[in-house]
Amino acid sequence: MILALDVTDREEALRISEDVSEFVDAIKVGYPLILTTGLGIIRELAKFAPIIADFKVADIPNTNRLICEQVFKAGADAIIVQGFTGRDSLDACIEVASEYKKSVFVVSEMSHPGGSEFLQPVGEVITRMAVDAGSFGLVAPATRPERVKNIRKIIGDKLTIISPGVGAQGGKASDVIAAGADWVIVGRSIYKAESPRKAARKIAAEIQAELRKEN
Ligand code: 3DU
Repeated sequence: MILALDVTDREEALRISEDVSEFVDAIKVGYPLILTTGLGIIRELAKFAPIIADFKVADIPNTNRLICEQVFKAGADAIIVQGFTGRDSLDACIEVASEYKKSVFVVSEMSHPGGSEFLQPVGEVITRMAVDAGSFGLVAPATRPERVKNIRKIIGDKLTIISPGVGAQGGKASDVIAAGADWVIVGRSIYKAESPRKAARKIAAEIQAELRKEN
């Protein structure tokens, strides 16, 4: 499970990360937390888990390169980028990632209702491009397990699928794991819970039960 840490307070971010670290395999940070605390929060959080920087990078190759360099220098282990900007923009991110020995995840489709308007129709093309370009993984929607299944069919065992949309957006962890996701991404259902630790433990148990069923 990956914690989506979209809080905007440094102390809270550190407290929650420590609290749930036993149950999470990585922490995803993005604009909400970084814009309030600065890039330095990445190193502070890295003592609890590997860090995925969710900047959904979507610019020309040169700008993408500059963004990725800053993020990896700051200590992130992986970065999330958009694929719709084209192969050259994605290549720029992957080149920087390989220089730093880090990973790139590409958004194939998004989990919110608007995700079906423009992105979903090109999701399969983006997925194939991400494979060809040598991405480490894909971000695919837990709110649409059938789409995750389809993406898994296209990529086989090649890439890692991380899947947001569990809990607050209506997706179910066990459903999307059954559909072929490797990790679920969970934000509000954990960090807004009365006990983030208990909430994380419950989702982790659900995932474990699903994996036992499969094995
Ligand atoms: O809905 P949650 O609070 O569990 O958070 C989901 C996180 O995943 C959040 O950081 C959001 O920006 C990110 N995300 C999506 O929700 C959907 C996507 O398609 C891609 C990323």
